[in-house]
Amino acid sequence: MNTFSQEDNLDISKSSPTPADSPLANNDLSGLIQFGLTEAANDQFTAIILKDSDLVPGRVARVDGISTFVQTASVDYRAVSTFARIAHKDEAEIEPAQPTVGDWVLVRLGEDQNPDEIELVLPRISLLSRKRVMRGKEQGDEQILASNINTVFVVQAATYFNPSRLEREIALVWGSGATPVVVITKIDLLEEGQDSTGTVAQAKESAPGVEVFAASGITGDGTESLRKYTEAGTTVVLIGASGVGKSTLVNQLMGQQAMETAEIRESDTRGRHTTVTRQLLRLPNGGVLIDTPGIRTIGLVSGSENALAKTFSDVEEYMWKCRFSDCGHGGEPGCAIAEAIKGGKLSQTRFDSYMRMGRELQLEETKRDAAAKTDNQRRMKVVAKTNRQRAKAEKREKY
Ligand SMILES: Nc1nc2c(ncn2[C@@H]2O[C@H](COP(=O)(O)OP(=O)(O)OP(=O)(O)O)[C@@H](O)[C@H]2O)c(=O)[nH]1
Ligand SMILES: [Mg+2]
Ligand SMILES: [Zn+2]
Repeated sequence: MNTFSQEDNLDISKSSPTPADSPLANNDLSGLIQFGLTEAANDQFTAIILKDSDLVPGRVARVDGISTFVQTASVDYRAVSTFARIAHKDEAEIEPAQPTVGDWVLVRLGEDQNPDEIELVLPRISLLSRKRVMRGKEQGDEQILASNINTVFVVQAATYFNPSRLEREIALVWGSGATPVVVITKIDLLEEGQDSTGTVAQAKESAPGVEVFAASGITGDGTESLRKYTEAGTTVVLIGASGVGKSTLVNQLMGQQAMETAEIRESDTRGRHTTVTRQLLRLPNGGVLIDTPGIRTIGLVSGSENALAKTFSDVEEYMWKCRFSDCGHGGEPGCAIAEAIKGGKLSQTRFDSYMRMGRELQLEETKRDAAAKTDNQRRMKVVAKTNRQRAKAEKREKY
C-alpha cells in the first residue's frame, strides 16, 4: 500500500464536512474528486456506503494480469476481483463484472492474509471496447479498453495520416457512448510551406460532425484548445496507433513526464509499443486522462450498427434519397449514391469503406447468432441432463 498526497489546488470546498459519526466519515468521497468523480457516481457511492460502511470507494487506475490497482481518496490498493459484480439498484440482479480502467468500484479490505477484493462496480456510463485481432488472426473475444469516459482523443500523426483507419477509430468511439475528438499530432514536423490545413480538412471529411484539432506534443502548439475536454469531473482516453504521440501529448497536458515515450522506427514510421498498460492519470485541475498502448488493428464489436451509421452519416444521408428503397447502389436508376459520387460530393473510397465495414459487422452478427445457438444447445443439454437426474432421484425416493 503506498499513500500519495492530495493535490493542493483542488476545489473541494463545495462539499460540506461529514459528521464524524456518519458511516460516510471513513469514506471521504470528496477525496475522489481528483479522480474525476461525477455527481452520479457520488450519489451511487453514498447510497451503497450508507448500507455498508466497510466498503471503500475508488477508481480503477490500472489493470495488469491478476491485479487491479484501485485509487481511493488516500490509499492505493492492489485488489483482486474474482467475484466483482455490477452494482445494480435491484440487488437481486446479478451481473458479473471484469473491472477495467476508469471503473468506479467498491473495495472490501481483506482481513489477515486475505487480499483486498473489488466487490462492486458502478454501472458504466460509457465503455470503449474493440474486437481483439492478433496478426490478422481473430482472437474472437472483446477487449475492453476503458470505461466512464466522456471524450476519446483519436490521435493520428500529421506525418502519416491514415483516413481509413480514422473511420474505424471513429466508429469504435461512437459505439462506446463517448464523444470522439480527432487530434492530429506532430504538426511541428511538417515541412516548410506545408501546414496542417489539408490534413485537418481530410480528417473532417472522414469524420463528419467530429471536432478536429492539430497540435504538437513537443512544442505544445495547439494543445491549449484541448483543455476544454479535460475539465474537473471529466475523463478523456487517448487511442491511436503506436508511435503517433499519445504519451507525448499526455505529458504535455500533464505538464510533466508522466509517461515514457520512445522514438519510432525510421524504416517504416512504426512505433515501438512503448506504452504497455492502460494508465489513468490525474490532471492538476481534477480532469482525468487515460493513456493506452497503441492498437494495431481496430476490430468493431458486434452491435456497432448505430456507430457505423453515425460515422458515415453523410453516406447514409444520400442513401435515403435513392429511388428504390432496396437500392443496391450498383447502377440502379435514380441511385443517389451514384449521383453523389459522380457529382464529386461523395468519394468512392468513403462509400467503399462504408460497405466494407457494413459487411464486416454483418459477419460479426452471424457469428454471434451462431455462438448464441451453440450456447443455447449446450444449455438445453444441461437442462435435459438435470431433469433426467432429478427424475431418477425421485424414482429412487419412491421405492
Ligand atoms: N516532433 C514531434 N515528435 C513527436 C510528437 N509527438 C510524439 N513525437 C515523437 O514520436 C515518438 C513516439 O511518441 P510516443 O508519445 O511515445 O507515441 P505513443 O503514441 O505513445 O506510442 P505507444 O506508446 O507505442 O502507443 C517519440 O519519439 C516522440 O518524441 C510531436 O508532436 N512532434
Ligand atoms: Mg505511449
Ligand atoms: Zn442507391
